[in-house]
Amino acid sequence: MASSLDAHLSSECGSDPLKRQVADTIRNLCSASVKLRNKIIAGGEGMGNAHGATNAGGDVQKELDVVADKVFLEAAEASPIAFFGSEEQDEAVALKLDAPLALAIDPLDGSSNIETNVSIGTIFSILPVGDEHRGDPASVFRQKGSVQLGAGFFVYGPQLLLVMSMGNGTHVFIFSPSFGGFVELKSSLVLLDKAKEFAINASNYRHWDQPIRSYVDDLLAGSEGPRERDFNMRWIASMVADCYRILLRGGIFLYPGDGRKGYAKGRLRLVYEANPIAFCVENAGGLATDGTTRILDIVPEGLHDRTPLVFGSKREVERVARYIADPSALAERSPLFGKRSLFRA
Ligand code: AFP
Repeated sequence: MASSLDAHLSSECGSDPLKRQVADTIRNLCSASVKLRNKIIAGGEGMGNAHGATNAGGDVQKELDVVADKVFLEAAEASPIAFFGSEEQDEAVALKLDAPLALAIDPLDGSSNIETNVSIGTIFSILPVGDEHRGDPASVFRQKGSVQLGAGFFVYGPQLLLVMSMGNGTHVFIFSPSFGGFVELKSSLVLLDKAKEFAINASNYRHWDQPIRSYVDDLLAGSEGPRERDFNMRWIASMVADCYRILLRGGIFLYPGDGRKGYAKGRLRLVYEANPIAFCVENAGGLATDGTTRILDIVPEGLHDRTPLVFGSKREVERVARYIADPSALAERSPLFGKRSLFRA
């Protein structure tokens, strides 16, 4: 039997009391994920129905969004958590005010996929709480992602998976009903440097800035274009599922800002979506940016701050930054194709 999550967490923490509290929080999140999994597989009628309210980001809440938020809030209440920042709550919730940690969470990622039985997930980020934050809870969620003490995501799909990092590699665990807990599936993932697949919602093409269009055009041109090799495309619309695939076989995910109203900084949230994903991707040797700036270096303006997001194979993410930095100098394009007209025929 592969080592259990418990054994892994114990070896990660050693005698470090703060790491032990991070590990205890992750254990409680795992218990919550099993509760949510059981609700999902029970297929409670109406889980995908609108709950009749909207969250802070203006997204219509589904029944399962609300259920998930409650399940993970209970897990946070059982953990050394001072503040709970959730996509489904307008403001941070104060819990144990002298606790050393804060939890930022997207309780249910991929809500639009609930009724279609497509993989969905939970994304979490564990942050330190300093004395300077005690009087100003909102400030704890304005810390850069590079200070995260732990982060990860659950995928509720054919398998219940946990992908997590405490800063020492990225590891995958699978829930084993027979064992009654999570066991190690893959240790120390290495994100392949060369991407063969890209993930983007291509229906937004007309709203993208030109550099993103040029970048995607060149992927679509494949072996007949400047990249001189073919690419495959996937878009699951549950970022956790796209991320897990990219961690396993390389690739790139893009959700850029675009011209739609409210989408200037894209759709995804910096604190409880981009930061934890970036933490796991970088701990596997990949890279995550907002197109040009490393996600983990960005200072959030607030809990629900949005950010454009590009992550995956490091070389490919760096290539996107070159398209954005100087679209006219797309030197890596073969001379056969010259420069792209900005006014496409
Ligand atoms: P929902 O949780 O509202 O379904 O959004 C999922 C998500 O945040 C992320 O998981 C997907 O990659 C992305 O949005 C899908 O966005 P589009 O529906 O615009 O493609």
